[in-house]
Amino acid sequence: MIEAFVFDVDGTLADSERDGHRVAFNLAFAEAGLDWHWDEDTYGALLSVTGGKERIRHFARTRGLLQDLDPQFDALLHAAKTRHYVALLEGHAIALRAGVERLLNEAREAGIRLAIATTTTPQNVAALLASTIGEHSIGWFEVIGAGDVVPRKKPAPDIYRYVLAKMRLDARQCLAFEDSGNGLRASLGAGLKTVITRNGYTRDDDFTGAALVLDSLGDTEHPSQVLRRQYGRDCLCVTTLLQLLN
Ligand code: XBP
Ligand code: MG
Repeated sequence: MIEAFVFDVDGTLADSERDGHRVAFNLAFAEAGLDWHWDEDTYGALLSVTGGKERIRHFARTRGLLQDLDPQFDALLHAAKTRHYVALLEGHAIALRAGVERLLNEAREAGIRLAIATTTTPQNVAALLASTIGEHSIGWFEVIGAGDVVPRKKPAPDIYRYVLAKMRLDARQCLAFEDSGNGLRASLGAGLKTVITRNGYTRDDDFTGAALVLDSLGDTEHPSQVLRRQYGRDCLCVTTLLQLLN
């Protein structure tokens, strides 16, 4: 019996990469006087590396720049990037994806426990929830598993295992919501059934093993399209979801 929904953040709760994180990285690079600029295609390729610090380091390494940089360059740049990202969120630059707030509310009404399992920082999670639903919504999530709280980031299962342990739940009692191939490998690696809501950056990812692949969770204005199997055009409510998966 599904007792909890565990949500990924970037790409799942919100389409935050293209116009959020990517813009914040570029602002941090400019502020540091670097001539680095990640356009949308470059960033899409870099998303295969999870974690902002890890992504910065990977970029510098592939361009042979590591030896010229301060050993702390990635942490320093990432702190600046996070500051810019939080400012973008506070300016309401990013909205939740279709159906997310609706499903969160329906889940709460149905007594389903909520948690987050993400690669991004706790700061970014709090800023996204506060700027889209309101400060109070942070308390909807029993556990916010985020960023460096675990040694290995997605696609490692560590962050999902961390959330399961904190919630004292077995993987079979939880349903994960993800957007990417890396995220799916993490949730499946921890044994969770997973619903994928794919997005522009993850459209071509490998979603083998997902219980459902959707274009979004859907709501009355934007009905959900079940890409794995057609269930007709409807917004996916908790009841339908649990019927499909139980
Ligand atoms: C996606 C990520 C994150 C973000 C950037 O996280 O890989 O690294 O791209 O955020 P999710 P940070 O697991 O929510 O899909 O710079 O804070 O890492
Ligand atoms: Mg994601």
